[in-house]
Order: sequence, then structure tokens, then C-alpha cells
Amino acid sequence: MKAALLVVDMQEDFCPPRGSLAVQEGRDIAPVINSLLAHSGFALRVMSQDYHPMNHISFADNHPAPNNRPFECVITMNNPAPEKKAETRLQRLWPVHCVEGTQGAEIIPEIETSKIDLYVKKGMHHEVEMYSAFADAFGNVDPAVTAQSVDADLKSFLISKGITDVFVVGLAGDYCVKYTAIDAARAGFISYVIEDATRCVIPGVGWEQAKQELHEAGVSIIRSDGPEISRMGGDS
Ligand code: VGL
Ligand code: ZN
Repeated sequence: MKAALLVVDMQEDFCPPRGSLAVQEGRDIAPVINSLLAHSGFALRVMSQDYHPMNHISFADNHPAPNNRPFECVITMNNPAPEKKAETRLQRLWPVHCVEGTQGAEIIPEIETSKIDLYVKKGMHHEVEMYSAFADAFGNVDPAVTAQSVDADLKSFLISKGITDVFVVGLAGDYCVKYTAIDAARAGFISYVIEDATRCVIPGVGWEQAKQELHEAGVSIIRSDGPEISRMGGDS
């Protein structure tokens, strides 16, 4: 086996005390993520960043009141794939967050980034959501379709490096971490979420529901001090 660590969206806007979409205890997982980043058992370390233009479809402020309350309201979004334009999905609205080039989009300084092999910016297409680092909200993975949304082809990159197993951590457990781990499994990798290295937008119910979906998708939920991590070889 050859393992990659995927650190999802550890950005200022997802962290207390000032993040616009702060996840409870979001900043508190930095130490456990740093110990994982230092683990020599990982052959590869990838960091994703939610990275939206100001006019992004998921921002409540870009939609008319009264049906634009963040966290509660949804709007209709169209598939960006040329041959699937009629397909729609409901998109939840969020406070403005992780706007390209702003402080809120920065990786929090607590994260030790010196060993990162690849950064993936996602959610860059203003008309479509992209929670997962592998696919947009419609499941589009063809780089010809996702090129405006994401700046790397993560699946091809991992395959080119011989990666077999993917371990996902970061924010948020019930959104970007969940969808990234599910898509890793769909892409053919053995996929894990390390549950003490993630936190959720909705801590109790959100995580329970996410665990169920992860389980159904064949993703294993493990802990950072569990055997899957400790048995991983390393060169130091
Ligand atoms: C996320 C909501 C909106 C996440 C990103 O990183 O989990 N959640 N955009
Ligand atoms: Zn976002």
C-alpha cells in the first residue's frame, strides 16, 4: 500500500474566532493534523483550499431576499457540463467565505505546510459548487468540464504517484471532507476519514449522518491513534 494524506480546507473562514463560516473547534484540530503531516508513512501530502470568486452561486448575498438565508435556504443550480445543462441540483446557501485572494481563504498559520506536495484550489467556477477535491457537485470529473472549477486533476495525480490509500482530514466533516472521501472511494482508492482530525458544520447530527453516508460509500472511519495509522511503515 502507498498512502496519501488529504488535508481539506483548513482555512481562516472555516475557523473560530473570526471565520465567516466558522466550524466549532475547527482550529483545535491543527495539532493532530500536524502530527499526521509529520508521519513518515504518508508518501504524499495534499492540501485543498475552498477558493471562490465573489459572485459564487453558494453565497447568500448573491441571491434576492427573503429566500437567501444562509445555512437554511437552497437555490437551484445547473450542471455546467455542456451536454447536461438541463440537469439541476439544489444548492445550500452559505455566508460569503473563502473569497479568492482574501485573508479568509488563507490556510491557518497553525498548519505546518512545509511537506505539502500539492495544493488544490476548488470551487472557482462561479456557477457551480465543488465540495469535493475530486468532483463538482454534479459529479463531473472530466477535466474538460471541471477546468474552471479546480486547478488540479487530483485523481490522475494520485494515480501517477502510485497511491492506493487516501486518508482525509480537515474541514468540514459533513461537507468537503465527506464528499472528498466518498469521491476518493469512487475513484478506486481505499478511503478513510480520521475522525479526530475533522470537525463539522453541524457537530452532532451532521457527523452522525455523514458517518452513515461514508459507511455506505465504503469509506472507513478511523482514529489518528488507531492501528491503520500506527502500522503504516515509514522511512524514519
Ligand atoms: C465547505 C461549506 C461551503 C467545506 C465549503 O469546506 O466543508 N462547506 N464551502
Ligand atoms: Zn465553499
